[in-house]
Amino acid sequence: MAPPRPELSTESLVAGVLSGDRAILGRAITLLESTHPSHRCQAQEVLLALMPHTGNAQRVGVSGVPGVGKSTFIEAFGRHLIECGHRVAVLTIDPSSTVTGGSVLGDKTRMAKLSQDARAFIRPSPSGGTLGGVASRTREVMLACEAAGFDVVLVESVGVGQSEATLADLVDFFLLLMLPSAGDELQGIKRGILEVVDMVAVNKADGALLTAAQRARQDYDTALHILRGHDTPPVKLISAATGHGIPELWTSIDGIFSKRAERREIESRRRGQAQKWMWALIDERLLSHFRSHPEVVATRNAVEDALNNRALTPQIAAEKLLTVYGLDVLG
Ligand SMILES: Nc1nc2c(ncn2[C@@H]2O[C@H](COP(=O)(O)OP(=O)(O)O)[C@@H](O)[C@H]2O)c(=O)[nH]1
Ligand SMILES: [Mg+2]
Repeated sequence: MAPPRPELSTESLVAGVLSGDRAILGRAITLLESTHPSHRCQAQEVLLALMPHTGNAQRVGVSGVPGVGKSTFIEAFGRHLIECGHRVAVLTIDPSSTVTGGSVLGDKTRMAKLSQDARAFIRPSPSGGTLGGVASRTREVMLACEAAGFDVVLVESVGVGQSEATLADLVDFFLLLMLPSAGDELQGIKRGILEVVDMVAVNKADGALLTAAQRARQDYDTALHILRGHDTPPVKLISAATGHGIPELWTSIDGIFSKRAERREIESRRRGQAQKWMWALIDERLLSHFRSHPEVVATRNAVEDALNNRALTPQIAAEKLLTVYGLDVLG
């Protein structure tokens, strides 16, 4: 095993990130992603120093069911962004990922050119933990990438229900990729997701799938119109494989972004998101503190049994556990 690298000081990490040094950005991200308590303090110091240099990117979330073509799309879209003069960071939210997970390798090959370009930075999901925990670390990584000068951040979520909802709290713009197989697919997508998407792109609009894609586009458009009324998000046709529709898609996203920025909507959305994250982190911490409290651990089985035997009401059971935790439930 290689000897551990010497730790970098907070100052050198901050200076390195701000100068756009990719190796140091990578190390700062490793620190941000670390769940080790001794790293959390320095990680937050680094992040705090970077904060004034963040916020200058367009944050675009990309979601869709596995196989819809997210990785292929990000390769094509990312390369187009680079041609337009942008610097692109690609991050992923995937609570199920492990360091040895195969999907990362697969994605590296699908993002072959993008991953080798100095104007792009691809970072797989931090491994393991709760969805909230993974997403909040991804959020911090996004900020570090912004401080390093990346002006478009693409955040991919693996498309497993809850993660799309979290993605919407992380980005300025939510793009949902859909398959050209209409109807049934729309039913499978959670209603809550359709309420927060900013744009839908029907992918694989090429070859034998083109006609189906055109029909799907109309069906999605109609369905979204019923659901969202005058706030209906645009539905586009793209082919990540051929690149068809990709430049137009970016022009359209960029146009919407500019309008929202002018109306200060990006700013207010981000303020709302920061507040939401703060409270989510507090909720998560308090809950885990409560659940691991020795008195709660010692009492919970008995209380749950009593609840099962209808010897307690849920209200009284909850109060019992809160009381052993030390909360003055009557106060
Ligand atoms: N025909 C066609 N196939 C595509 C397109 N985009 C992706 N694919 C294929 O769909 C499969 C899944 O793509 P991938 O990018 O891995 O999807 P992900 O799971 O959403 O990341 C792969 O075999 C791709 O080659 C497209 O635009 N057209
Ligand atoms: Mg993928």
